This record gives sequence, C-alpha cells and structure tokens, in this order.
Amino acid sequence: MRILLYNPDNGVTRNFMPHLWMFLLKALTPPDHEVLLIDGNAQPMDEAQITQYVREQEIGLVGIGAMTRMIAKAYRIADAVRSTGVRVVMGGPHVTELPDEALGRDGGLRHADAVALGEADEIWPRIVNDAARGELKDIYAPLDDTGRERKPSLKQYPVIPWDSIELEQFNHVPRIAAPMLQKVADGWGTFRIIPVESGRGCPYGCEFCTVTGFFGDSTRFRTNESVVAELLLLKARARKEKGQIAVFFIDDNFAINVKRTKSLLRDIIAAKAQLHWVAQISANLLRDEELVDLIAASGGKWIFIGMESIDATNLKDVNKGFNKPGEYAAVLERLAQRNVYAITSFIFGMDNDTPGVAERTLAEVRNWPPGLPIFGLLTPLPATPLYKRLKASGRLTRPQHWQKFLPFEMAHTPLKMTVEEAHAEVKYGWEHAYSPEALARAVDSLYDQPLGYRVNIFLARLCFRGIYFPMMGKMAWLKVIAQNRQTTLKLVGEAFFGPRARPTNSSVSDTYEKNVAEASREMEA
Ligand code: B12
Ligand code: SF4
Repeated sequence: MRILLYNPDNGVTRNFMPHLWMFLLKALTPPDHEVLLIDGNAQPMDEAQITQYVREQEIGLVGIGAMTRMIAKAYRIADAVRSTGVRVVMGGPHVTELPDEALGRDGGLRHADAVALGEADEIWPRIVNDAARGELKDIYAPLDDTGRERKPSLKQYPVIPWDSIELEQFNHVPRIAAPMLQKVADGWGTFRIIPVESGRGCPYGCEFCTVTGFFGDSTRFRTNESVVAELLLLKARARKEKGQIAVFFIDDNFAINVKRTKSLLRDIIAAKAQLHWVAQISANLLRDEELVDLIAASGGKWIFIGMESIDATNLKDVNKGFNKPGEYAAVLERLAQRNVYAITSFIFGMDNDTPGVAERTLAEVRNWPPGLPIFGLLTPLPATPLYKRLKASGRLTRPQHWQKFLPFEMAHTPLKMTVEEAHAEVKYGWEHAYSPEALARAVDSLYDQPLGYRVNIFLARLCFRGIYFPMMGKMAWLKVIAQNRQTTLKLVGEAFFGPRARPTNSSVSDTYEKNVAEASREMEA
C-alpha cells in the first residue's frame, strides 16, 4: 500500500524545519508499504491539488497530523481526500484531545476514518496493517493489558535515515548561490534545521500547555548512544553535501533531568558529534554553570526560554511560578558569556496584564544581552487546565477558536484589559523589538565580539521578524533590507575594512554592562 503522510501549512510562516512525526512514523512503517511525505509549509497544496496527487500516486491511506492552529486546514484536506474514497487517519495533539470532533461524533461532519490517540509510535504499524486489510477501526489508543494508557519507551528508538531522506524542500540556501557557498569555510551549499528528540514529557504542568497532559508528567529518554548516532549521521550528511545542518532538540524541556542532559552533552563532545543546536530549556534549569559550559562545548547556540511574563503574579496564575523574572538577566548573561543566545518567548493577555505591558517588557529586554524576543497571546488550547478554567468562568469568547484560525487573536477576555488592547500590545512588542533601531542596537551591543556573531544576530532577527510580519516574497525581503540598510552597510563595511571602534553614539553598551554587573551581583547574593 502507498501511504501519504501530510502536515498542513500553518498559515503564518514558511517551514523552517521538517515535522518530526512524519519521519518517525515513516521509519516505523512495516517494510512492505511505501511512504510519501508532504509538508504543506514547504509544498503548499489546496484541496484540489491534494486530491489530484492522491489519485495520481494511487495512495491507499492518508495520515494527517496537526496542532490545534492547523486543524481547520487539516479537516478541509481530510474531507477532500475522503471524497475520493481514500481513507484518512488523523493523529497529533488536537485530535487526541477532541477525537469526537474528528470522527463527527459531536454532531459535526466526520473528517477522519480513524483517529490515533496520543503517541503513535507503537500503534502505527497496527493502523497500517488494519488499513491494508480494510479493517480500520475508529480509534487507536496505546493501552496496556489492563486498559491503561501506555507511554512508549524511547529506549528502542528507530533509526531515522537522515543520510538518505530527500530534504531539498527544507534547504534554506537559494539554488543560485549554492555553488559559490559550497566553497565558503566548511561549506554552506545547503543549510537545514533538523528536529531531533532526546526525551519526552514534562512534569511542570504550566496551565496553558498541552505537553504535561499529552506526553505525561514523567519523563522518558532515548539512550545517549542513539542520540549521538543520529547526530553523527547528520554531521556526515552535512559534510558530504558541503553544507550545514543545525539541530533543533525538540524536547519540551531539554534539561528537565540535568544529570541526564549533562551526560548526553558529554557523550556528544566525546564522540565529536557536535553540530550547532537549539533547544528549549526553562530558565530555572540554567542556573547550573556546568550545564551551561557543556551546552556551549557541545554546539548549543540558541536556547528557547519560555519566560512568558516579567510579572510574578501572572506566572503564579498560570502555574509557572518557578520562573523568577529577577534572575532572567543573569541567566541570559551566563549564556551570552559563552556566546549562546536566547529566544525569549512572552505571552500577553494574561490576567494581571494591563495596557503598557509590551513596553514594560521591552524595557527589560533592552537591558539584556541581545536575543530573539517573540510575543504571543494567551491561548486556551483544548483540554488544558487554562481552557477548563476559562470555560468554567464563562470567559471564552470563541470556545472553538480552532474552527476558524485567526493568528494573533484572543479567544477569551483578559481581566485587566480589553481584547483589542491585548492585540495592540502584541503588535507593539513585535514592531518595537524588530524595528531597524532595535536591530541596530542588538548588533551594536555585540561590538566586542567577532563579526560573525553580529551578522548572526542580525540575520536571525530579520528572519524571526517574519513570524509576525511574514516576508513571503522577494519584494517584502528587499523592503526589510532597505529599512535596515544602515546596519547592513555597517556590517558589510566591517567585513571589508576591519572592526570598528566601540560605538560611542549609543548608551546601549554602558546600560547593558551596568545591568549585567547588577544581575551578576544579584545572583551571587
Ligand atoms: C517543534 C515544535 C514546534 C516547532 C514546529 C515546527 C516543526 N517543524 O516541528 C515550532 C517551534 C515552530 C513550534 C511553534 C508552535 N508551537 Co509547537 N511544538 C513543538 C514541539 C516542542 C515538538 C513537536 C514534535 O516534533 N514532537 C515530537 C513528535 C514525535 O511528537 P508529535 O508531533 O506529537 O507526534 C506524535 C503524536 O502526536 C502522533 N502523531 C502526530 N501526528 C500524527 C499523525 C498521524 C497520522 C498519526 C497516526 C499520529 C500522529 O504520533 C507521533 C509519535 O508518537 C511540541 C511539543 C512536543 N513535545 O511535541 C510543541 C507543540 C506541538 N507546539 C505547540 C504550540 C501551541 C505551538 C505554537 C502555536 C506556539 C505559539 N504560541 O506560537 C507555535 C505555532 C507554530 C506554527 N507557526 O504553526 C503545542 C500544540 C498544542 C496544540 N494543541 O496544538 C505543543 C504541543 C506544545 C505545547 N506547549 O503545548 N512548535
Ligand atoms: S515547562 Fe514548558 S513544556 Fe513544561 S509544562 Fe511548562 S510550558 Fe509545558
């Protein structure tokens, strides 16, 4: 049987990285079936195109996975595929929480022939075999003999054949520039970001988060050997292609078990399996100096930190009181001292937020080492404790917001500001954090670092800006580059004429250094 695994486009950003579930399920498919993959973010398709593809390729089963924000598109594609008589199985966090919606048991249209609940690693081969025999069931759940949910162990993790998978759709280097860039340093003929997981689960239970409910509050890990082997495979591919591969460790909290993380990082270093990597780690775990040393030595370049808010009351409200805003600066400084920078994520529209929250947050951010701040709105995802609380108190304004996905729009009323005010705060956050002045300030604050670091922060900021201001076409990119021409010219000039003196026309560096010194004193105390 030919199987198509399809991931719908998210409607906001182009795909900067493949979705791991597709490659994982492909690797777990019984060998007598053929699996094709389409990621809508890299290969956008509408309903007509997908039905044509399914017919032409003689697909016998379509598997669709989606987060909540892509579910409306996922259902439209599923409906189109089912109209051709081909069966659809759906999986992922959204349908796990609301299987009745996908199966049309809530009074709506049926979108899927079958739904896979939770982690599908162990049940996928059964789904495929049932489908091949024409005996697909409505619901598949990973249960043990006593009928209790069974979380797959990650000790027998399959080998994802990254060395042979076709990855052209995820290459960020334009084809025209590839021959020249292949010759630069170790080769930049291709550049891809590849997702790798080393563990699952998070015990913290933040109120807005799906993870503790979905993956569980106890953590499971792959063996160090299997993670290291995967990195070596990726490294070999990059070398062979005269290109670059960066890894995104997609674990929800990569250092949730600090001892295990340190042992993994040591093994990566010992095996010379270092690639540049990004991971999500909560701020409280980054107090450990040795961990941060190992992060830097093993190739860690960017750490995604869910800071959420600079207001301790907000953090307590969403069960994230373990985040301590008072230590954010010191944590970021500890990373920056090792040339590791942070993607700092903030949520506006929390219950203690009032108008001006974006500027108050930015005032803090400006005093930190440069990073990539991102801003979103508090979103009640189905089945989270947040959703239940807001529903119980009658505060949901769009209880089924996923039916019509609207980026950066609230689905409930905050307590201390209006919905419109919350939207304006997010807009303010993005506009001011990614303005040409803010980009120039970020680049200047690294005045004492090698040029490469300044170019890195500049390019990363330009790309991250695209989350809120999508730059889909060449013209949009040209406009942004024109707006940032002063910084661009400064960096180009430096590349040709050597380093500049420390900037004197800005108080950035002084303020920054003062704050760093203060933060370090606070931590020492
Ligand atoms: C990596 C990641 C991203 C990447 C996505 C890009 C990418 N290419 O992967 C980035 C960083 C861009 C991202 C962004 C966001 N993300 Co995200 N992300 C994740 C993360 C950390 C890992 C995903 C992953 O690969 N997991 C590992 C794989 C193996 O697990 P899985 O995808 O769930 O697949 C398993 C099962 O679900 C099932 N399955 C999945 N699909 C299918 C399909 C079929 C047919 C079958 C049978 C089974 C099946 O089988 C798989 C194996 O067991 C998850 C958390 C997590 N640990 O999963 C959050 C998560 C998916 N993200 C989440 C959210 C909310 C977001 C954002 C909306 C955050 C925001 N406010 O901006 C954005 C939206 C992105 C966008 N633009 O659309 C939520 C989704 C909740 C929900 N109900 O939808 C999660 C669960 C995190 C959370 N805190 O709750 N994200
Ligand atoms: S620490 Fe991160 S993954 Fe864990 S519950 Fe909180 S938001 Fe979710």
